[in-house]
Amino acid sequence: MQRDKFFKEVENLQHPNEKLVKTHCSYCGMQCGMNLRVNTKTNQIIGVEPRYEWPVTVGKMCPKGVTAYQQVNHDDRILKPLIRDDKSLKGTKQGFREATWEEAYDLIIENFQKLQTQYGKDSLGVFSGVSMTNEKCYLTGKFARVALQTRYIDYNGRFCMSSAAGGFMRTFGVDRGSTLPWTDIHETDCLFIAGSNTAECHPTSMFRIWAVQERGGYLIVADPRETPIARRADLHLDLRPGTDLALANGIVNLLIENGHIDKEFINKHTNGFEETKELVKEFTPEYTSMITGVAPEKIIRAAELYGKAPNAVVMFARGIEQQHKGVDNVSGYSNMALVTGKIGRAKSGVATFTGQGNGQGGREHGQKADALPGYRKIANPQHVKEVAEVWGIKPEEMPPAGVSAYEMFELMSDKTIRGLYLLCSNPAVSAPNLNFVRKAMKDLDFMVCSDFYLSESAEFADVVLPATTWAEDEGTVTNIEGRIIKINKAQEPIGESKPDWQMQVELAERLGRGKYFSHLKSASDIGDEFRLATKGGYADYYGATWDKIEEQDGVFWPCKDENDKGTPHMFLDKKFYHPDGKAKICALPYRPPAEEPCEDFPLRLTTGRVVYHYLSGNQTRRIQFLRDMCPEPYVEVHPETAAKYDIHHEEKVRLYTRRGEAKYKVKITEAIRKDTVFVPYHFGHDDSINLLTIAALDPMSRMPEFKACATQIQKLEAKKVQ
Ligand SMILES: Nc1nc2c(c(=O)[nH]1)N[C@H]1C(S)=C(S)[C@@H](COP(=O)(O)OP(=O)(O)OC[C@H]3O[C@@H](n4cnc5c(=O)[nH]c(N)nc54)[C@H](O)[C@@H]3O)O[C@H]1N2
Ligand SMILES: Nc1nc2c(c(=O)[nH]1)N[C@H]1C(S)=C(S)[C@@H](COP(=O)(O)OP(=O)(O)OC[C@H]3O[C@@H](n4cnc5c(=O)[nH]c(N)nc54)[C@H](O)[C@@H]3O)O[C@H]1N2
Ligand code: SF4
Ligand SMILES: [Mo]
Repeated sequence: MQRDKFFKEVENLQHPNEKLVKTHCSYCGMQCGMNLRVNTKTNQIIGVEPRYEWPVTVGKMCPKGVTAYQQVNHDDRILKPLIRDDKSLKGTKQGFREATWEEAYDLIIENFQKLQTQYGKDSLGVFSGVSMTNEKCYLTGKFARVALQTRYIDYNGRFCMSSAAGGFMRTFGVDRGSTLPWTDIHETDCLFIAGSNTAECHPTSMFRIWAVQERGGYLIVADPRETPIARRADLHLDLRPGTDLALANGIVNLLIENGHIDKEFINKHTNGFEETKELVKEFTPEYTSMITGVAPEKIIRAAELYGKAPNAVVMFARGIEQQHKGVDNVSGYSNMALVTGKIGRAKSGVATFTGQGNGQGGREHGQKADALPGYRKIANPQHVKEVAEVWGIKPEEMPPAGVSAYEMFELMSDKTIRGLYLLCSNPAVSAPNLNFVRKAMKDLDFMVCSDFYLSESAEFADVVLPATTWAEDEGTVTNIEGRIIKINKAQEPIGESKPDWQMQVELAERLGRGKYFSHLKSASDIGDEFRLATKGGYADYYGATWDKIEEQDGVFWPCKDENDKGTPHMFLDKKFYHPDGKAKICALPYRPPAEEPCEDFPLRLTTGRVVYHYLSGNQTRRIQFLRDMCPEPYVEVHPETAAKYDIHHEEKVRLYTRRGEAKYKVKITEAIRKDTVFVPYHFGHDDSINLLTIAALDPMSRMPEFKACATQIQKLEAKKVQ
């Protein structure tokens, strides 16, 4: 193609003192293809360029992606281990001194062993994250269970993808976040997108989404806010936060009533249709409208557009998943695809917008409290046997399942967990109900934090270990589509920083568990053991060698052996992963959010993201351009609501809930419901909106309800007058 030729030529024009390292962005699940530019004289990363040949994002990148490289040699990098000498300063940046690795390791081993001798193996907890490669995620699970021998490990995906995982498991018997490759999306006829601020959070998906409309297809968006994607949608379903299940039931009811169903598909390939049909009958457009606040005509039109489309994709993200009925919401919206048979073929299916870079792979290989590599379960003795064999331990040595992320903080609070190894997460900003969580961290007997910047969570640590950034190590991650891709090393680790896997191997040796870890001398050694550990599990990566990933532009799991090219489309044979091969259409009674508005807290608070910052903000708040574009948090308020409270644009107000309060500048906008306010959550200390959020957990996924609680606004001067 002309275009390819053009870019090949441009590539050949590269500077003589520069090399390009092919890799992917460090941030979200899109994993946009990029080349890092490396100065071959200094061997330092000096810039980035988009990678046009990458089939998923074809040269597109967002403001975070184009500045991601600035993290690597940033002045704020931690270059040596830090030890806290002054415990009275816990919870602040002060009181640390630089130390050698040996000194840091000695202190960690001494404290871990002391706690475990006195209070048992389970007195230690591991809290991790999925901005790490599959190899690191895999090793972290093994490190917790084999080196520390504790049952308590969980990770930040519990705040992110766990409801999607739970819903997919229940509905399809397998949790691969997208049943189809992204390269299909622009060819579908109707996109139904619920609770995703796609243009800000997965910006490089947008060209495919606009292409659907340009081809004459339809875009339906369900969101309490008029986000950029909602603004251009054919239909914006502006529902009240926390009412998605009613909307899903209402649409499924209409699909059935209008005969937009595939009876043959339902009979042959699903269970549960009759019960669901009975249950959703009640959800007439009027009743659904009463609960959701969406006009009945809009609900009717949505069902019609989706029902009539020859091909359609149902997509969703945290807006529907971060609720205490997140799993039900996922199954509820997936019902749309199952009753219409719009799944298990090209251009149709169901997909969640995976959040973190390795949000998919990181949840499959043993960082979850109840899971082992290959998406095996600790509760299944056969699964334990298979993994124990790879690890060289006896099955009875495998610790039992632990508890979910937020529940780990509850166990810290009651002193069941006394020591914490935190890596790749910043829960002092991102966990719900922060007054409680921060106190639980502060009261720990001993805490280790591995990060490459001093995060708000590291401020609670006794020892901080300097980790590497994504560009200083290699490995694989699994992107939004379920495609395993390769991250390449562009620069040697700066200062004395080390990749997390290396710290774990070295700690394991010092804990006397070296025989299970010492053979792992590189990321690729871990990769080999990791693939073997997934073999035969349903998230089977065994055939996804680094060579094959390179040759094929990635490999979709499952990929069982060397001859298997992988699985871009799930369920093409109409075989779902439940034992009878059928998918489950779920009958799901509606329940309201855990905390409904009342006289004292009359507004609904919802939280989320802006395009310029990433998660807890520990990485993006340090990048000048991103900070300039969005320097501080704010609260979005509808003009009529603002008038009622007599508050004005840019005025600072007090926002409070039953759990906490914070002060924010007001941003007046018509792009939000009158009964709802929104605050982005990327900011730390007193600016964290999670001081206010509720830790109401989904009964299945244990996901906190970040997306809906009851709140109140107060004018600051009014407080002074009182
Ligand atoms: N710029 C940026 N991009 C990111 C990230 C980031 O931090 N910044 N993080 C990455 C990660 S880890 C994740 S998980 C994803 C998150 O991606 P998204 O889920 O798209 O992001 P959010 O802003 O959390 O929420 C999405 C939308 O849900 C809406 N919403 C709130 N309550 C409800 C509700 O009750 N029902 C419905 N239907 N909608 C509701 C909000 O108004 C918001 O527009 O983004 C990834 N990409
Ligand atoms: N109110 C509210 N709260 C939310 C959400 C919401 O929508 N609303 N969303 C939730 C969601 S979806 C998510 S994903 C969570 C995320 O919450 P966090 O887990 O806190 O997310 P990050 O900010 O990515 O934290 C990762 C930390 O690890 C560091 N890091 C990055 N890569 C590595 C590595 O390879 N090794 C090590 N050792 N460190 C590394 C980074 O510098 C950063 O400090 O927040 C959740 N919290
Ligand atoms: S869309 Fe996501 S992966 Fe792509 S450049 Fe932006 S943050 Fe990076
Ligand atoms: Mo996330």
